Amino acid sequence: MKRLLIATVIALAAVACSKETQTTTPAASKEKTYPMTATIVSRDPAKNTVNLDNKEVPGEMGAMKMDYELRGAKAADLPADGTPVVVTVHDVNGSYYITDVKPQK
Ligand SMILES: [Cu+2]
Repeated sequence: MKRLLIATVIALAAVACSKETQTTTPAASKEKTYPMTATIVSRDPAKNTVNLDNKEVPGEMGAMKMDYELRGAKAADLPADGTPVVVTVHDVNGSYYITDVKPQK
Protein backbone atom coordinates (compact mmCIF):
# COMPACT_ATOMS: atom_id res chain seq x y z
CA MET A 1 0.00 0.00 0.00
CA LYS A 2 2.82 2.36 0.85
CA ARG A 3 4.44 1.51 -2.47
CA LEU A 4 1.30 2.48 -4.34
CA LEU A 5 1.13 5.78 -2.49
CA ILE A 6 4.72 6.61 -3.39
CA ALA A 7 4.08 5.76 -7.04
CA THR A 8 1.02 8.02 -7.02
CA VAL A 9 2.97 10.90 -5.52
CA ILE A 10 5.69 10.53 -8.16
CA ALA A 11 3.09 10.37 -10.94
CA LEU A 12 1.44 13.54 -9.66
CA ALA A 13 4.76 15.38 -9.52
CA ALA A 14 5.51 14.33 -13.09
CA VAL A 15 2.12 15.55 -14.27
CA ALA A 16 2.61 18.89 -12.55
CA CYS A 17 5.90 19.42 -14.35
CA SER A 18 4.91 18.20 -17.78
CA LYS A 19 1.76 20.30 -17.94
CA GLU A 20 3.51 23.16 -19.72
CA THR A 21 5.31 20.93 -22.22
CA GLN A 22 2.35 18.92 -23.51
CA THR A 23 1.62 21.40 -26.27
CA THR A 24 5.15 21.25 -27.68
CA THR A 25 6.10 18.80 -30.44
CA PRO A 26 7.13 15.49 -28.92
CA ALA A 27 9.18 14.44 -31.93
CA ALA A 28 12.53 16.22 -31.64
CA SER A 29 14.60 16.02 -28.49
CA LYS A 30 14.78 19.66 -27.63
CA GLU A 31 16.61 20.96 -24.64
CA LYS A 32 15.46 24.15 -23.04
CA THR A 33 17.35 25.87 -20.24
CA TYR A 34 16.32 28.59 -17.84
CA PRO A 35 17.39 29.99 -14.48
CA MET A 36 15.35 29.11 -11.39
CA THR A 37 15.40 30.43 -7.84
CA ALA A 38 15.07 27.80 -5.13
CA THR A 39 16.04 26.70 -1.65
CA ILE A 40 17.95 23.47 -1.15
CA VAL A 41 15.76 21.14 0.93
CA SER A 42 17.88 17.99 0.94
CA ARG A 43 20.16 15.90 -1.22
CA ASP A 44 20.96 12.29 -2.03
CA PRO A 45 24.71 11.93 -2.64
CA ALA A 46 24.30 8.31 -3.78
CA LYS A 47 21.89 9.22 -6.59
CA ASN A 48 23.36 12.72 -6.97
CA THR A 49 19.93 14.31 -6.74
CA VAL A 50 18.88 17.48 -4.96
CA ASN A 51 15.45 18.26 -3.56
CA LEU A 52 14.60 21.89 -4.26
CA ASP A 53 11.74 24.07 -3.07
CA ASN A 54 11.50 26.29 -6.11
CA LYS A 55 9.74 29.53 -6.92
CA GLU A 56 7.52 29.72 -9.96
CA VAL A 57 9.20 30.14 -13.33
CA PRO A 58 6.33 31.63 -15.38
CA GLY A 59 5.44 29.43 -18.34
CA GLU A 60 7.93 26.73 -17.35
CA MET A 61 7.54 25.41 -13.83
CA GLY A 62 5.12 26.01 -11.02
CA ALA A 63 6.29 26.64 -7.48
CA MET A 64 6.92 23.18 -6.05
CA LYS A 65 9.22 20.91 -4.15
CA MET A 66 10.84 18.20 -6.24
CA ASP A 67 13.98 16.14 -6.82
CA TYR A 68 16.35 17.09 -9.60
CA GLU A 69 19.24 15.15 -11.02
CA LEU A 70 22.41 17.18 -10.56
CA ARG A 71 24.98 17.20 -13.36
CA GLY A 72 28.46 18.68 -13.48
CA ALA A 73 28.84 18.74 -9.70
CA LYS A 74 28.53 16.53 -6.64
CA ALA A 75 25.47 16.90 -4.46
CA ALA A 76 27.71 16.66 -1.40
CA ASP A 77 29.68 19.74 -2.53
CA LEU A 78 26.64 22.04 -2.80
CA PRO A 79 25.85 24.75 -0.25
CA ALA A 80 24.18 23.53 2.96
CA ASP A 81 20.52 22.51 3.04
CA GLY A 82 18.38 25.60 3.59
CA THR A 83 20.57 27.79 1.36
CA PRO A 84 18.73 29.93 -1.23
CA VAL A 85 20.26 29.27 -4.63
CA VAL A 86 19.93 30.02 -8.32
CA VAL A 87 20.22 26.99 -10.60
CA THR A 88 20.06 26.34 -14.32
CA VAL A 89 17.21 23.97 -15.21
CA HIS A 90 17.60 21.80 -18.29
CA ASP A 91 14.26 20.61 -19.67
CA VAL A 92 14.68 17.81 -22.17
CA ASN A 93 11.18 17.01 -23.40
CA GLY A 94 9.78 17.24 -19.90
CA SER A 95 12.55 15.47 -18.05
CA TYR A 96 14.67 17.69 -15.92
CA TYR A 97 18.16 18.05 -14.58
CA ILE A 98 20.04 20.96 -13.09
CA THR A 99 23.50 22.49 -13.33
CA ASP A 100 25.29 25.60 -12.00
CA VAL A 101 23.91 25.65 -8.47
CA LYS A 102 25.02 28.98 -6.99
CA PRO A 103 24.17 30.67 -3.70
CA GLN A 104 21.71 33.50 -4.28
CA LYS A 105 23.19 36.99 -4.02
CU1 LIG B 1 8.73 20.86 -10.79
